Amino acid sequence: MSVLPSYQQNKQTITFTFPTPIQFTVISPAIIRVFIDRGESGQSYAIEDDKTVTTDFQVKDAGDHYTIQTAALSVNLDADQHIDVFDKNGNALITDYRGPREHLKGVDKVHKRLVEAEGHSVTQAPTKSDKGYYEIIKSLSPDEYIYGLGDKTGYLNKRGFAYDNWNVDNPAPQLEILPNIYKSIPVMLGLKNGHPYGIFFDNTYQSHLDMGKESDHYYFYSAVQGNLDYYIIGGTTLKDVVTNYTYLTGRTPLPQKWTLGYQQSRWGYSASEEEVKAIADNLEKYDLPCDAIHFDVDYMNGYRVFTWDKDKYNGNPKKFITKLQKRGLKVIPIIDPGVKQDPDYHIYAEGLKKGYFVKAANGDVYINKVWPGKSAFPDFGRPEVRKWWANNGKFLTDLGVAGIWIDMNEPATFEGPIPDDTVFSDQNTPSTHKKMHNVYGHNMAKATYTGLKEQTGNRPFVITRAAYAGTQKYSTVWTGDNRSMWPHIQMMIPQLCNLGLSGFSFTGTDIGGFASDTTPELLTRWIEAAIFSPLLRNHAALGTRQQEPWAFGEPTLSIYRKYLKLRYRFIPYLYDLFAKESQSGLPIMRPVVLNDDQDPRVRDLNDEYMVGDDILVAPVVQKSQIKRLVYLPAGNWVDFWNGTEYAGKQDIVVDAPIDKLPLFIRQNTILPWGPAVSHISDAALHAMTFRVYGNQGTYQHYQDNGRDFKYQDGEWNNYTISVEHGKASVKLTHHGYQPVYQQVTVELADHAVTFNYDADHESYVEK
Ligand code: MIG
Repeated sequence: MSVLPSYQQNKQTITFTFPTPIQFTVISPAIIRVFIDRGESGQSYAIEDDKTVTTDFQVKDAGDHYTIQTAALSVNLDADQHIDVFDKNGNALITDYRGPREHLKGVDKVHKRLVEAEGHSVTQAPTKSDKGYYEIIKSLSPDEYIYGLGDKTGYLNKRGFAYDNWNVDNPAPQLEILPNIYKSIPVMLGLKNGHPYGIFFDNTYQSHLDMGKESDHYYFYSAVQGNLDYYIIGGTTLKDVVTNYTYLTGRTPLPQKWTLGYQQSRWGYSASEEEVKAIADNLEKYDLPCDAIHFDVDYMNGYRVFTWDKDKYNGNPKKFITKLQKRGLKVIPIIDPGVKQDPDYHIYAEGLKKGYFVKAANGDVYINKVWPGKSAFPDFGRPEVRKWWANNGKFLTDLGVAGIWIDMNEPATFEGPIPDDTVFSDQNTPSTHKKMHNVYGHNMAKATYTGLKEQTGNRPFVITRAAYAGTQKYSTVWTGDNRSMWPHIQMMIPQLCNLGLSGFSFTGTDIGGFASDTTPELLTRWIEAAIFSPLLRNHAALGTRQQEPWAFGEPTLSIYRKYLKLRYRFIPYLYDLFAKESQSGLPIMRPVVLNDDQDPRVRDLNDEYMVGDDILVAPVVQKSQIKRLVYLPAGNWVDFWNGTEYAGKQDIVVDAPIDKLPLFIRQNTILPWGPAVSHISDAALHAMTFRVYGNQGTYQHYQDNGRDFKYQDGEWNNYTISVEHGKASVKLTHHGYQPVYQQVTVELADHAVTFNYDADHESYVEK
């Protein structure tokens, strides 16, 4: 038995003097950082500012181990450097694995060659060729579920699968066997014997998370390089863990309200003004509410970013953008990082002159091919380059665009991967692609956010494909190139739910599917299933079958319209959820387990989700299905469509013909019911309706101008709507924004009550 080392304490950091010291920092009662310096310098990209709060804790010497104890967690460290974490009741949360490794068996060379020749891949024991490699291995209980991990493919429970954190644009169909796609968000949330915890591994180098694929007895994290730097996150519920994690890495800020409206996109539209105009005309003609049209790469001049091919826009894109705006449609153009290598192109010339592009190890500007052909890549790790990029966005905001969609920022390249040693800056220090790859999209998003904020004064709407932990502070995300196939409408639910658990609350998939050809049935089920996804955008690839709502005629068009109209009714509710989320980090679209982590039945539920605490959505995501089994969690539930009441904790069979999305509201819930509109207008609403599901309840409703940052100076209202003993009341419980609703209607089961605003008393009086 080795002896315990001594330790030093500096404020809330305790350093144990092993040959390689291990440091623990108590960030808050439920967050403890574990750190081993392995020679890496630089700041975190995920965590900005010092998050440490003054916290009471003790370090105890228990003879064969030390214990660091806070009100929420206790962490044991023994002489062999084992780290074991328990909650305040002594339940094990994260414990080092002490048994032997149980590597997946490979095959001998001859057989390996044979199976590979047939196109199969062979699993081998992990190679540790990188000299910076390390791994940490934690034990798995038979009853343990793992969530989070960002945008990974597959199911809600990540247990039994292995993943990589290395942002890639991989064209292979995104099935559950893919180790990585566009984002690296190395946070896992667990439920060990029902006890919640989280671990955030803050290392941008390529890492690997084996969540019990190699062995059912342990999970492990490994990284090719970097410091060992992880955060133990506690909480009495999974919700607390999400709140604590987002305290650390930040929360999605309140978006502009119109960004919750429907958005229409397709790669190819923006090739001409006429084509986009036809889309706008059809949206109007077919009475389809919509707030934005996305402009993919075709609007640019030879794919040169921050240019607009005027010839395609009758000489005046600004005029056209203004016209669309007047019709209630905002314009969101795409921007890629690759800058075309063309000495006559001002962005390239300036970037070159100022040294803003990443460089090959030999000092030359690094060039690879992307859409514009040979291109250079902005060195987004540098503050000055981010500033430059942000300012370049002025070209677009001057034209009147309402947001920017950023793509290809893994970064993706057409001619082979970028070599590891390509010089990318880490802030102002030259570093490597190997270290900065996973935060390339993050830094591009941050730059884009900053520019939009400065230039418009509005809450920036940025949509990024690549991201790292913490990108949620700057950008909405979409899940990249899915396909028009049933496995991908199915995956949407766990994928968006896990993104939500990983701090990303503003998310969406390409509705209808990006690649391959959709069908009327798939498109219909997709708009139904996605109708509560925060980002509601139909997008498709060039060359695929058209999938606008009208592309298939009836009945697809009418059903699509019915759901878009439903969506707009719920926008005030979604916006309320965002107002709450910006304080709590709890996602809008969430797995049932987040609301009910003690119900084993919902711990790997992949075909239902919740919207906030009170709406349960059980879409049909199987071809040809017209009835489905719905698990109702604890509580009582009201069928949204016909008011039928059900007790929870049971499975029911519901009818789900092609035009029906099974939808349930928790009994005794009050929900806002927005007006029927075709666009979210900037003008303030003068009236609001609230619907009561059941016969009592209370609801907090938030209101502000839906656009800028004035709410941060108190320009917002809060209304408390209550129904008790059959009697409704409306109170203005925070008054900072003008105008308030002049009229509020509360719809009870059998009658509606209307209240008028009495300005003298700042109160609502029943009519
Ligand atoms: O190599 O800009 O994920 O949404 O339509 C393809 C064209 C580049 C990938 C994006 C997709 C977008 C497409 N882009």
